[in-house]
Amino acid sequence: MDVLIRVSLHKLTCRYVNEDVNQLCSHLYHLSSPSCVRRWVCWIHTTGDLSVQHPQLFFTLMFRTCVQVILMGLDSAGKSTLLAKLLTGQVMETSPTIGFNVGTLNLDKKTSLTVWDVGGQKHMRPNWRLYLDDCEALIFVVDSSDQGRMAEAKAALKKILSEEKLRGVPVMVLANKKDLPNSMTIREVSTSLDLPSYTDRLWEIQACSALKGLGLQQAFTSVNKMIKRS
Ligand SMILES: Nc1nc2c(ncn2[C@@H]2O[C@H](COP(=O)(O)OP(=O)(O)O)[C@@H](O)[C@H]2O)c(=O)[nH]1
Ligand SMILES: [Mg+2]
Repeated sequence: MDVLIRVSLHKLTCRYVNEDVNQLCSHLYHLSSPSCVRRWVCWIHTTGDLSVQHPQLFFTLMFRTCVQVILMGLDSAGKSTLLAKLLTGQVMETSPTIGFNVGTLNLDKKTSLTVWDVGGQKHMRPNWRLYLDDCEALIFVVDSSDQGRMAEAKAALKKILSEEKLRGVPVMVLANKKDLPNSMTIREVSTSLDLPSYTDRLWEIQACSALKGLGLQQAFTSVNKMIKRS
């Protein structure tokens, strides 16, 4: 069986034939973490069934890979608190995010999500589009206790979803800070963000509290399901 693989990292196209594939497999493994493999491998053409002929390579490419998801939302929505709580179980003191934070969330034995938390201050929002490559789901976090900024959040969501790279990408809206007594209901947040108008992609909304760790695991499990469905 011939396996033709283009590895974008080195901008070269290689033809791996039979025994070379095992060499490629260990190469990919050691180049960096297996989670990055899918970013490098642009396309694969085989003349046979890869899963049967080269199960180790198949496993590396298909299962030991990470799905990239992005957390976005206005500043102070709770993105960094949420990521820290997910990854460490701890509540961390946060300061406005300059650039990004990133971490890997292991959902189960086969699935890891690489979660990017991108700074949400107004002057940083133009940079959001730089993070969209390979993004398989957008998680848009809103502060559900801040009714006064819903219009701003709605505009920011609409703008980022107009990006070509996010066409058809599912969206999970997290109505954060549900522990606060004045937090809006999911229905109110959904209406304020005009979510029903997004008919060309899968979207869901869930309430959560990053501070208390409520609803986070469920939300990311749902994100994974949405990615598989879309
Ligand atoms: N009450 C409450 N406060 C939260 C929650 N999540 C974040 N915060 C607070 O909101 C503020 C901004 O959080 P941060 O994670 O820095 O927001 P980011 O700018 O979106 O990254 C911090 O004071 C957090 O402690 C939550 O679920 N409930
Ligand atoms: Mg932050």
